Amino acid sequence: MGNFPYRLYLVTDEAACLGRDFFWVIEQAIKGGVDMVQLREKNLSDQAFLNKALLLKDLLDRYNVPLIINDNLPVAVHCGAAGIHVGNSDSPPTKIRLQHPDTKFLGYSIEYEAQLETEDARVSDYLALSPVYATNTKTDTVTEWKTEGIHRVRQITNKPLVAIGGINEANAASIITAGADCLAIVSAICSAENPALAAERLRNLIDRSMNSY
Ligand code: TZP
Ligand code: MG
Repeated sequence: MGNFPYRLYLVTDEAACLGRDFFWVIEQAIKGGVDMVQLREKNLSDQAFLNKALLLKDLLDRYNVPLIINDNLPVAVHCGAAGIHVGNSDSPPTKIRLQHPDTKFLGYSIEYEAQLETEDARVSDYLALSPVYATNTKTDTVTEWKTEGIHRVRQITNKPLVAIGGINEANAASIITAGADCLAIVSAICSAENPALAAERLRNLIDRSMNSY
């Protein structure tokens, strides 16, 4: 809703790239239609995470695609990222806003409906409904929003809603129709045989579903 123009959000997981070059996979995804990227690598040291963020920032700048950093404000600031994304067990959005007021995109994962009423949700720039469907990419999750949950949340808030978890070509259109503004995806792009084609097909599904209402 409003001024959130991003539609297809790649969330990284190098393991999901199946041994192919990490930056090649991401560049292919952008060529196919990914318009926002989150660096989310859970098994790196702080230094290795920062190095990857700096390299990724250079790549994304060439395509004018914003970089979001998962749960690491120092790295986000150091590499000049457009934003930061946090979940329930991370540093809360209210605290990040205070520490770094000019973060352009502060994203917050919503796992329970009660979170929508919080100050953390209020100060965030977009909310990620997590997960829409259970996924092997992240297994420590509590619920599945499904399309019914997205529809319910859409009635409650005007914030941009990013859907994440178990999204693929078979369910993308229905998630948009339920009220999501943007789809965030790991495996359906990173593990695809042809990441550019996978992104392009998902992007077409999103654009067509947006135009149909
Ligand atoms: N947060 C909620 S589900 C998820 C994250 C990071 C992983 C989504 O991965 P996939 O492979 O697109 O289901
Ligand atoms: Mg986290």
